[in-house]
Amino acid sequence: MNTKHLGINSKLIHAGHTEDATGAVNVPIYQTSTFAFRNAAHGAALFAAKGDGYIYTRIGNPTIHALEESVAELEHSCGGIATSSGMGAICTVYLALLEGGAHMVSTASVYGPSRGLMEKDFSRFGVQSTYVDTTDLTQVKKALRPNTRLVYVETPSNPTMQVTDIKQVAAIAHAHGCLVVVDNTFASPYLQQPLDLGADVVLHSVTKFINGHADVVGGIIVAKDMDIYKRLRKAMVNSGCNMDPHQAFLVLRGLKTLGIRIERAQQSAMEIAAWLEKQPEVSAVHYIGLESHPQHELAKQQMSGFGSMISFELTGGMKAGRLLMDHVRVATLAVSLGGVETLVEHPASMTHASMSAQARRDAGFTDGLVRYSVGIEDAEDLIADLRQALDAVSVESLGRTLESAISVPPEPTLV
Ligand code: LCS
Repeated sequence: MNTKHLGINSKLIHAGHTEDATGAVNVPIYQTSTFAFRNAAHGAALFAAKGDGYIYTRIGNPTIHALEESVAELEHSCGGIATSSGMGAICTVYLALLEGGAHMVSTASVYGPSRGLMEKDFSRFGVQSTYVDTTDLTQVKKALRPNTRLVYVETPSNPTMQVTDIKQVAAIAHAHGCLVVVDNTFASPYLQQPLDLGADVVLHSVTKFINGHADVVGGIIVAKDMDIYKRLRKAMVNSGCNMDPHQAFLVLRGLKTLGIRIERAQQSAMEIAAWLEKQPEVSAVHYIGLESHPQHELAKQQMSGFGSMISFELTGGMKAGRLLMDHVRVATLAVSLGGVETLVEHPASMTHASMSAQARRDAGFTDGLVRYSVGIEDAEDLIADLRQALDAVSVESLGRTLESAISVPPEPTLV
Protein backbone atom coordinates (compact mmCIF):
# COMPACT_ATOMS: atom_id res chain seq x y z
CA MET A 1 0.00 0.00 0.00
CA ASN A 2 1.24 3.50 -0.76
CA THR A 3 1.22 5.22 2.62
CA LYS A 4 3.12 8.41 1.75
CA HIS A 5 0.00 10.60 2.06
CA LEU A 6 -1.14 9.09 5.39
CA GLY A 7 -0.70 10.39 8.94
CA ILE A 8 2.01 8.98 11.20
CA ASN A 9 -0.27 6.59 13.13
CA SER A 10 -1.61 5.13 9.87
CA LYS A 11 1.96 4.80 8.60
CA LEU A 12 2.92 2.95 11.78
CA ILE A 13 0.30 0.32 10.97
CA HIS A 14 0.69 0.03 7.19
CA ALA A 15 4.07 1.34 5.97
CA GLY A 16 6.47 -1.27 4.64
CA HIS A 17 3.85 -3.99 4.38
CA THR A 18 3.33 -5.44 0.91
CA GLU A 19 0.73 -8.17 0.65
CA ASP A 20 1.96 -11.61 -0.30
CA ALA A 21 0.03 -14.33 -2.16
CA THR A 22 -1.56 -15.63 1.08
CA GLY A 23 -3.01 -12.25 2.12
CA ALA A 24 -1.22 -12.46 5.50
CA VAL A 25 -2.13 -9.38 7.52
CA ASN A 26 1.26 -9.39 9.24
CA VAL A 27 4.59 -9.75 7.50
CA PRO A 28 5.55 -13.43 7.88
CA ILE A 29 8.86 -14.46 9.41
CA TYR A 30 11.03 -15.62 6.51
CA GLN A 31 13.23 -17.73 8.75
CA THR A 32 15.70 -18.78 6.11
CA SER A 33 19.40 -18.14 5.63
CA THR A 34 19.35 -18.42 1.85
CA PHE A 35 17.00 -18.15 -1.16
CA ALA A 36 16.88 -20.49 -4.17
CA PHE A 37 17.52 -18.91 -7.58
CA ARG A 38 15.09 -19.84 -10.38
CA ASN A 39 18.07 -20.59 -12.65
CA ALA A 40 21.67 -19.51 -13.28
CA ALA A 41 20.64 -16.34 -15.11
CA HIS A 42 18.41 -15.29 -12.19
CA GLY A 43 21.26 -15.84 -9.68
CA ALA A 44 23.70 -13.90 -11.84
CA ALA A 45 21.20 -11.06 -12.29
CA LEU A 46 20.66 -10.77 -8.53
CA PHE A 47 24.41 -10.59 -7.91
CA ALA A 48 24.63 -7.88 -10.56
CA ALA A 49 21.82 -6.08 -8.66
CA LYS A 50 19.64 -6.28 -11.75
CA GLY A 51 16.73 -8.50 -10.72
CA ASP A 52 14.03 -8.77 -8.09
CA GLY A 53 14.51 -11.22 -5.27
CA TYR A 54 16.75 -12.19 -2.39
CA ILE A 55 20.14 -13.91 -2.22
CA TYR A 56 21.15 -14.48 1.40
CA THR A 57 19.73 -13.15 4.69
CA ARG A 58 22.84 -11.19 5.69
CA ILE A 59 22.36 -9.24 2.45
CA GLY A 60 18.57 -8.97 2.59
CA ASN A 61 15.40 -10.77 3.70
CA PRO A 62 11.68 -9.93 3.17
CA THR A 63 10.83 -9.62 6.91
CA ILE A 64 13.83 -7.40 7.55
CA HIS A 65 13.08 -5.44 4.37
CA ALA A 66 9.54 -4.67 5.59
CA LEU A 67 10.94 -3.12 8.78
CA GLU A 68 13.56 -1.16 6.81
CA GLU A 69 10.88 0.22 4.46
CA SER A 70 8.62 1.12 7.35
CA VAL A 71 11.21 3.07 9.36
CA ALA A 72 12.57 4.67 6.16
CA GLU A 73 9.12 6.04 5.44
CA LEU A 74 8.60 7.28 9.01
CA GLU A 75 11.96 9.10 8.86
CA HIS A 76 11.34 10.45 5.31
CA SER A 77 14.38 8.61 4.03
CA CYS A 78 15.35 6.87 0.79
CA GLY A 79 16.03 3.57 2.56
CA GLY A 80 16.73 1.78 5.82
CA ILE A 81 19.36 -0.70 6.97
CA ALA A 82 18.40 -2.87 9.95
CA THR A 83 21.24 -4.01 12.20
CA SER A 84 21.86 -6.55 14.95
CA SER A 85 21.80 -3.84 17.66
CA GLY A 86 22.00 -0.09 18.12
CA MET A 87 25.76 -0.46 18.57
CA GLY A 88 25.79 -2.42 15.29
CA ALA A 89 24.19 0.63 13.64
CA ILE A 90 26.74 3.00 15.21
CA CYS A 91 29.67 0.77 14.23
CA THR A 92 28.34 0.56 10.66
CA VAL A 93 28.07 4.35 10.46
CA TYR A 94 31.65 4.90 11.70
CA LEU A 95 32.93 2.16 9.38
CA ALA A 96 31.16 3.50 6.30
CA LEU A 97 31.71 7.23 6.75
CA LEU A 98 35.18 7.53 8.32
CA GLU A 99 38.68 6.39 7.40
CA GLY A 100 42.17 6.46 8.94
CA GLY A 101 43.21 10.09 9.42
CA ALA A 102 39.60 11.35 9.40
CA HIS A 103 38.14 13.28 12.31
CA MET A 104 34.68 13.25 13.92
CA VAL A 105 33.06 15.84 16.18
CA SER A 106 30.46 14.40 18.55
CA THR A 107 28.10 15.27 21.38
CA ALA A 108 30.00 14.75 24.65
CA SER A 109 26.92 13.39 26.41
CA VAL A 110 26.36 10.40 24.10
CA TYR A 111 25.52 6.84 25.12
CA GLY A 112 28.80 5.67 26.75
CA PRO A 113 29.73 2.85 24.33
CA SER A 114 29.17 5.11 21.25
CA ARG A 115 32.09 7.10 22.62
CA GLY A 116 34.02 4.07 23.89
CA LEU A 117 33.93 2.42 20.45
CA MET A 118 35.40 5.54 18.86
CA GLU A 119 37.99 6.40 21.52
CA LYS A 120 39.15 2.87 22.29
CA ASP A 121 38.72 1.02 18.98
CA PHE A 122 38.42 3.29 15.92
CA SER A 123 41.28 5.39 17.34
CA ARG A 124 43.53 2.30 16.87
CA PHE A 125 42.94 2.71 13.11
CA GLY A 126 43.88 6.40 13.17
CA VAL A 127 40.39 7.90 13.40
CA GLN A 128 40.36 11.07 15.51
CA SER A 129 37.47 12.47 17.53
CA THR A 130 36.55 15.50 19.61
CA TYR A 131 33.66 15.48 22.09
CA VAL A 132 31.94 18.80 22.75
CA ASP A 133 28.70 20.19 24.09
CA THR A 134 26.82 20.31 20.77
CA THR A 135 24.07 22.47 22.31
CA ASP A 136 26.72 25.22 22.11
CA LEU A 137 27.23 25.95 18.40
CA THR A 138 30.48 27.85 19.04
CA GLN A 139 32.00 24.68 20.48
CA VAL A 140 30.90 22.74 17.36
CA LYS A 141 32.47 25.34 15.02
CA LYS A 142 35.69 25.48 17.04
CA ALA A 143 36.09 21.68 17.03
CA LEU A 144 35.99 21.38 13.22
CA ARG A 145 39.31 20.57 11.55
CA PRO A 146 40.29 20.35 7.88
CA ASN A 147 39.99 16.54 8.14
CA THR A 148 36.57 16.51 9.90
CA ARG A 149 34.22 14.25 7.95
CA LEU A 150 31.37 13.75 10.39
CA VAL A 151 29.41 15.62 13.02
CA TYR A 152 27.64 13.08 15.22
CA VAL A 153 24.79 14.32 17.37
CA GLU A 154 22.69 12.54 19.95
CA THR A 155 19.55 14.54 20.74
CA PRO A 156 17.97 14.40 23.25
CA SER A 157 21.16 13.05 24.77
CA ASN A 158 21.64 10.11 27.10
CA PRO A 159 21.40 10.73 30.07
CA THR A 160 21.52 14.52 30.35
CA MET A 161 18.53 15.23 28.07
CA GLN A 162 20.37 18.04 26.29
CA VAL A 163 18.78 19.12 23.01
CA THR A 164 21.00 20.03 20.06
CA ASP A 165 19.75 22.29 17.27
CA ILE A 166 19.89 19.89 14.31
CA LYS A 167 19.18 22.58 11.68
CA GLN A 168 21.99 24.84 12.91
CA VAL A 169 24.50 22.02 13.33
CA ALA A 170 23.68 20.77 9.81
CA ALA A 171 24.25 24.25 8.37
CA ILE A 172 27.66 24.51 10.11
CA ALA A 173 28.72 20.96 9.16
CA HIS A 174 27.60 21.25 5.54
CA ALA A 175 29.42 24.57 5.10
CA HIS A 176 32.53 22.65 6.18
CA GLY A 177 31.81 19.74 3.80
CA CYS A 178 30.92 17.25 6.58
CA LEU A 179 28.02 14.87 6.96
CA VAL A 180 25.66 14.97 9.94
CA VAL A 181 24.53 11.83 11.76
CA VAL A 182 21.79 11.96 14.41
CA ASP A 183 21.17 9.26 17.01
CA ASN A 184 17.38 9.65 17.23
CA THR A 185 16.84 6.86 19.79
CA PHE A 186 15.47 9.06 22.59
CA ALA A 187 12.93 10.85 20.39
CA SER A 188 11.96 8.03 17.98
CA PRO A 189 10.57 8.89 14.53
CA TYR A 190 7.22 9.60 16.20
CA LEU A 191 8.59 12.80 17.76
CA GLN A 192 11.47 13.89 15.54
CA GLN A 193 12.55 13.52 11.90
CA PRO A 194 16.17 14.75 11.70
CA LEU A 195 16.50 14.28 7.91
CA ASP A 196 13.86 17.00 7.44
CA LEU A 197 16.03 19.27 9.61
CA GLY A 198 19.14 18.75 7.47
CA ALA A 199 20.78 15.57 8.85
CA ASP A 200 22.24 13.11 6.33
CA VAL A 201 21.95 9.91 8.37
CA VAL A 202 19.72 8.90 11.30
CA LEU A 203 20.20 5.88 13.50
CA HIS A 204 18.26 4.20 16.28
CA SER A 205 18.68 1.58 18.90
CA VAL A 206 15.35 -0.09 18.06
CA THR A 207 15.80 -1.93 21.35
CA LYS A 208 14.20 1.17 22.88
CA PHE A 209 11.04 3.03 21.77
CA ILE A 210 10.68 1.54 18.28
CA ASN A 211 10.29 -1.99 19.61
CA GLY A 212 9.10 -0.84 23.02
CA HIS A 213 8.65 -4.16 24.83
CA ALA A 214 12.10 -4.95 26.24
CA ASP A 215 12.25 -8.24 24.34
CA VAL A 216 14.53 -7.46 21.38
CA VAL A 217 17.94 -5.88 20.80
CA GLY A 218 18.28 -4.24 17.39
CA GLY A 219 19.22 -1.16 15.43
CA ILE A 220 18.42 0.69 12.23
CA ILE A 221 20.05 3.34 10.05
CA VAL A 222 18.31 5.51 7.47
CA ALA A 223 19.95 7.82 4.93
CA LYS A 224 18.97 10.94 3.07
CA ASP A 225 20.35 9.90 -0.33
CA MET A 226 21.12 6.74 -2.25
CA ASP A 227 24.86 7.28 -2.39
CA ILE A 228 25.18 7.36 1.42
CA TYR A 229 22.62 4.55 1.75
CA LYS A 230 24.72 2.29 -0.50
CA ARG A 231 27.91 2.99 1.47
CA LEU A 232 26.12 2.15 4.72
CA ARG A 233 24.51 -1.01 3.37
CA LYS A 234 27.85 -2.28 2.04
CA ALA A 235 29.49 -1.71 5.45
CA MET A 236 26.64 -3.53 7.23
CA VAL A 237 26.69 -6.50 4.83
CA ASN A 238 30.47 -6.85 4.91
CA SER A 239 30.77 -6.51 8.68
CA GLY A 240 27.85 -8.91 9.30
CA CYS A 241 25.90 -6.58 11.62
CA ASN A 242 22.60 -7.72 10.07
CA MET A 243 19.32 -8.14 11.89
CA ASP A 244 17.67 -11.56 12.10
CA PRO A 245 14.18 -12.16 10.55
CA HIS A 246 12.61 -13.10 13.87
CA GLN A 247 14.01 -9.95 15.48
CA ALA A 248 12.55 -7.91 12.59
CA PHE A 249 9.12 -9.52 13.03
CA LEU A 250 9.00 -8.57 16.72
CA VAL A 251 10.15 -5.03 16.01
CA LEU A 252 7.48 -4.67 13.31
CA ARG A 253 4.89 -5.75 15.87
CA GLY A 254 6.15 -3.29 18.50
CA LEU A 255 6.36 -0.45 16.01
CA LYS A 256 2.61 -0.49 15.35
CA THR A 257 1.85 0.90 18.83
CA LEU A 258 4.71 3.43 18.95
CA GLY A 259 2.31 6.38 18.77
CA ILE A 260 -0.06 5.35 21.53
CA ARG A 261 2.77 4.18 23.78
CA ILE A 262 4.60 7.49 23.44
CA GLU A 263 1.47 9.61 23.88
CA ARG A 264 0.61 7.86 27.14
CA ALA A 265 4.15 7.71 28.54
CA GLN A 266 4.92 11.35 27.81
CA GLN A 267 1.74 12.47 29.57
CA SER A 268 2.87 10.60 32.71
CA ALA A 269 6.45 11.89 32.28
CA MET A 270 5.20 15.48 32.38
CA GLU A 271 3.31 14.79 35.64
CA ILE A 272 6.25 12.98 37.23
CA ALA A 273 8.81 15.62 36.20
CA ALA A 274 6.65 18.44 37.59
CA TRP A 275 6.26 16.47 40.86
CA LEU A 276 10.00 15.71 41.09
CA GLU A 277 10.80 19.42 40.77
CA LYS A 278 8.99 19.98 44.09
CA GLN A 279 10.78 17.27 46.09
CA PRO A 280 13.42 18.51 48.58
CA GLU A 281 15.75 15.53 47.91
CA VAL A 282 15.96 16.47 44.21
CA SER A 283 18.33 19.27 43.20
CA ALA A 284 17.61 19.30 39.45
CA VAL A 285 15.16 17.70 37.02
CA HIS A 286 16.15 17.32 33.36
CA TYR A 287 12.97 16.89 31.35
CA ILE A 288 12.59 18.72 28.06
CA GLY A 289 8.89 19.33 28.66
CA LEU A 290 9.61 21.53 31.69
CA GLU A 291 9.91 25.26 31.11
CA SER A 292 12.98 25.18 33.35
CA HIS A 293 14.84 23.01 30.79
CA PRO A 294 17.41 25.19 29.01
CA GLN A 295 16.42 23.92 25.56
CA HIS A 296 12.66 23.66 26.17
CA GLU A 297 11.86 26.15 23.38
CA LEU A 298 14.17 24.41 20.90
CA ALA A 299 12.61 21.03 21.77
CA LYS A 300 9.18 22.55 21.06
CA GLN A 301 10.36 23.64 17.61
CA GLN A 302 12.20 20.55 16.44
CA MET A 303 10.13 17.83 18.10
CA SER A 304 6.41 17.16 18.10
CA GLY A 305 6.36 16.10 21.78
CA PHE A 306 8.69 15.83 24.76
CA GLY A 307 8.88 12.06 25.15
CA SER A 308 9.19 10.06 28.33
CA MET A 309 12.84 10.22 29.39
CA ILE A 310 13.64 12.07 32.60
CA SER A 311 16.86 12.37 34.53
CA PHE A 312 17.17 13.99 37.94
CA GLU A 313 19.91 14.75 40.41
CA LEU A 314 19.73 13.84 44.06
CA THR A 315 21.13 16.19 46.69
CA GLY A 316 22.73 13.13 48.32
CA GLY A 317 25.06 12.47 45.34
CA MET A 318 26.51 9.05 44.46
CA LYS A 319 25.39 7.43 47.75
CA ALA A 320 21.77 8.56 47.39
CA GLY A 321 21.74 7.61 43.70
CA ARG A 322 22.80 4.06 44.46
CA LEU A 323 20.48 3.74 47.48
CA LEU A 324 17.47 4.82 45.44
CA MET A 325 18.13 1.90 43.09
CA ASP A 326 17.58 -0.52 45.98
CA HIS A 327 14.25 0.96 47.05
CA VAL A 328 12.11 1.45 43.92
CA ARG A 329 9.38 -1.19 43.66
CA VAL A 330 7.09 -0.35 40.70
CA ALA A 331 9.90 0.92 38.48
CA THR A 332 12.31 -1.84 37.50
CA LEU A 333 16.00 -1.40 38.26
CA ALA A 334 17.48 -2.13 34.85
CA VAL A 335 19.40 -0.48 32.04
CA SER A 336 17.75 0.19 28.68
CA LEU A 337 14.76 2.48 28.19
CA GLY A 338 11.78 3.25 26.01
CA GLY A 339 9.67 0.22 26.93
CA VAL A 340 6.15 -0.19 28.29
CA GLU A 341 7.62 -0.79 31.76
CA THR A 342 9.23 2.04 33.73
CA LEU A 343 12.98 1.49 34.09
CA VAL A 344 15.33 3.25 36.46
CA GLU A 345 19.14 3.22 36.52
CA HIS A 346 22.17 5.04 37.90
CA PRO A 347 24.36 6.19 34.94
CA ALA A 348 27.58 6.84 36.91
CA SER A 349 27.77 3.24 38.12
CA MET A 350 25.97 1.56 35.20
CA THR A 351 25.46 2.76 31.56
CA HIS A 352 28.08 5.52 31.70
CA ALA A 353 30.58 3.80 34.01
CA SER A 354 32.86 3.23 30.99
CA MET A 355 33.37 7.02 30.75
CA SER A 356 35.95 8.58 33.07
CA ALA A 357 34.57 10.60 36.00
CA GLN A 358 36.01 13.71 34.31
CA ALA A 359 34.33 12.85 30.97
CA ARG A 360 31.02 12.45 32.83
CA ARG A 361 31.45 15.84 34.49
CA ASP A 362 32.41 17.42 31.13
CA ALA A 363 29.32 15.82 29.60
CA GLY A 364 27.27 17.65 32.22
CA PHE A 365 26.13 15.12 34.80
CA THR A 366 26.87 14.37 38.40
CA ASP A 367 27.31 11.04 40.19
CA GLY A 368 23.92 11.60 41.87
CA LEU A 369 22.08 11.51 38.55
CA VAL A 370 19.23 9.02 38.20
CA ARG A 371 17.78 8.12 34.79
CA TYR A 372 14.09 7.32 34.67
CA SER A 373 12.37 5.95 31.57
CA VAL A 374 8.64 6.36 32.07
CA GLY A 375 6.49 3.45 30.93
CA ILE A 376 2.74 3.14 30.57
CA GLU A 377 1.81 2.23 34.15
CA ASP A 378 -0.46 4.57 36.12
CA ALA A 379 1.38 7.82 36.87
CA GLU A 380 0.08 7.94 40.46
CA ASP A 381 1.63 4.52 41.17
CA LEU A 382 4.98 5.69 39.81
CA ILE A 383 4.87 8.87 41.91
CA ALA A 384 3.95 6.94 45.08
CA ASP A 385 6.78 4.51 44.35
CA LEU A 386 9.33 7.32 43.96
CA ARG A 387 8.11 8.99 47.17
CA GLN A 388 8.50 5.83 49.27
CA ALA A 389 11.94 5.20 47.70
CA LEU A 390 13.10 8.77 48.47
CA ASP A 391 11.85 8.34 52.07
CA ALA A 392 13.73 5.06 52.40
CA VAL A 393 16.91 6.71 51.05
CA SER A 394 16.63 9.49 53.66
CA VAL A 395 16.11 6.99 56.50
CA GLU A 396 18.94 4.75 55.37
CA SER A 397 21.36 7.64 54.76
CA LEU A 398 20.62 8.99 58.23
CA GLY A 399 21.08 5.52 59.74
CA ARG A 400 24.44 5.07 58.03
CA THR A 401 25.61 8.53 59.11
CA LEU A 402 24.72 7.75 62.76
CA GLU A 403 26.34 4.33 62.51
CA SER A 404 29.63 5.79 61.31
CA ALA A 405 29.48 8.53 64.02
CA ILE A 406 29.12 6.02 66.88
CA SER A 407 31.19 3.18 65.48
CA VAL A 408 34.27 2.26 67.52
CA PRO A 409 37.46 2.71 65.50
CA PRO A 410 39.42 -0.54 64.98
CA GLU A 411 42.28 -1.31 67.38
CA PRO A 412 45.60 -0.09 65.94
CA THR A 413 47.74 -2.96 64.73
CA LEU A 414 50.75 -3.44 66.99
CA VAL A 415 54.00 -3.88 65.11
N1 LCS B 1 22.10 4.94 21.22
C1 LCS B 1 21.51 5.28 22.37
C2 LCS B 1 21.04 6.69 22.56
C3 LCS B 1 21.35 4.34 23.38
O1 LCS B 1 20.75 4.72 24.52
C4 LCS B 1 21.83 3.01 23.17
C5 LCS B 1 21.69 1.97 24.21
C6 LCS B 1 22.45 2.70 21.96
C7 LCS B 1 22.56 3.68 21.01
C8 LCS B 1 22.96 1.31 21.68
O2 LCS B 1 21.90 0.46 21.41
P1 LCS B 1 21.89 -1.14 21.68
O3 LCS B 1 23.10 -1.69 21.01
O4 LCS B 1 21.90 -1.36 23.13
O5 LCS B 1 20.64 -1.58 20.99
N2 LCS B 1 21.39 2.47 25.47
C9 LCS B 1 21.30 1.77 26.56
C10 LCS B 1 21.08 2.38 27.81
O6 LCS B 1 21.02 3.59 28.01
N3 LCS B 1 20.96 1.44 28.72
O7 LCS B 1 21.16 0.19 28.19
C11 LCS B 1 21.39 0.32 26.78
